[in-house]
Amino acid sequence: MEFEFILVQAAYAPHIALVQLNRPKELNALNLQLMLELKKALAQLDEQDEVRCIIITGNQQAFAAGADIKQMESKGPIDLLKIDQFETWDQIRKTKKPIIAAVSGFALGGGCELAMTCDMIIASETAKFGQPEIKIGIMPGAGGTQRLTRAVGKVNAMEMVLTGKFIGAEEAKNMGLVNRVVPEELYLDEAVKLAKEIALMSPIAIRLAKESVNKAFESGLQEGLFFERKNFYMTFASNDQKEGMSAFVEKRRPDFKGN
Ligand code: DAK
Repeated sequence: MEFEFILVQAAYAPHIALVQLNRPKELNALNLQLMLELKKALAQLDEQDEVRCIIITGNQQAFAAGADIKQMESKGPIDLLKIDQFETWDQIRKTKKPIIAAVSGFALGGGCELAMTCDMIIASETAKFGQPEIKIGIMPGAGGTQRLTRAVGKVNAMEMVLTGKFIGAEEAKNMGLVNRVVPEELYLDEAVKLAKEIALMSPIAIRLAKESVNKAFESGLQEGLFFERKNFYMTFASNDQKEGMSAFVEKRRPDFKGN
């Protein structure tokens, strides 16, 4: 897959794809083309059976320092309406395969929102998270007020969104925003380790489980439980369920084929 602003390796490791945001001089500021490329790459990876888990990363200095301010500066609301970037963000959110954000350096504004759109976040000790939109006279627009609040709670989200302050990786971990913090030289390895663990599971069960956990953010408890139940039943339609349970009984490792 050839793109201008991202690098994609569909077989970075067995069953693991790596997508690297690649505008280093601009601290990976998310311009419109980059986001379209990301949407396209994720849709393609979602279609490939060989891929079981996707990692999105940047570089040591920046995951992404936000949407491209220079590109947004002159826009009016009707321009934004016509561009309808939300369609792109919604498609990214709908990726069926699990996505891990491997974050080092700045994850700000849209960059923090992109990390939160992923399913898990591995952070380097140097990662800095923030929603600094308020400092440039706007506010978060791609889920920052909603996902951040669900992750870190009202008072923490309020302070970050209203002051634009950055928080370090350890603070983000303590607030529940990231899964774990590792030394800078290890953040990608740690994400790959987590991806490998997930890739060993049944891709069908993983897909249904991801859908179900996400449902918890979008519904009341009863509706969520009902949704979970349906997906639980569905896992019993897969060969992977038979394989997983036989392997347990036969005291061997399961070999999940994704069917
Ligand atoms: N946009 C464009 N360029 C950026 C950028 C950004 N967000 N962040 C950094 N850069 C560029 C800088 O302009 C500079 O370029 P040159 O001047 O060298 O050409 C280069 O990257 C290096 O940056 P600095 O020289 O500033 O580096 P420092 O280490 O001094 O500072 C910094 C790093 C991250 C603290 C600083 O660059 C900074 O404050 N950056 C802006 C952070 C920010 O405000 N982010 C939020 C942007 S608003 C939406 C979806 C999402 C969004 C909106 C709508 N829809 C679905 C509709 C999201 C909005 C945002 O993210």
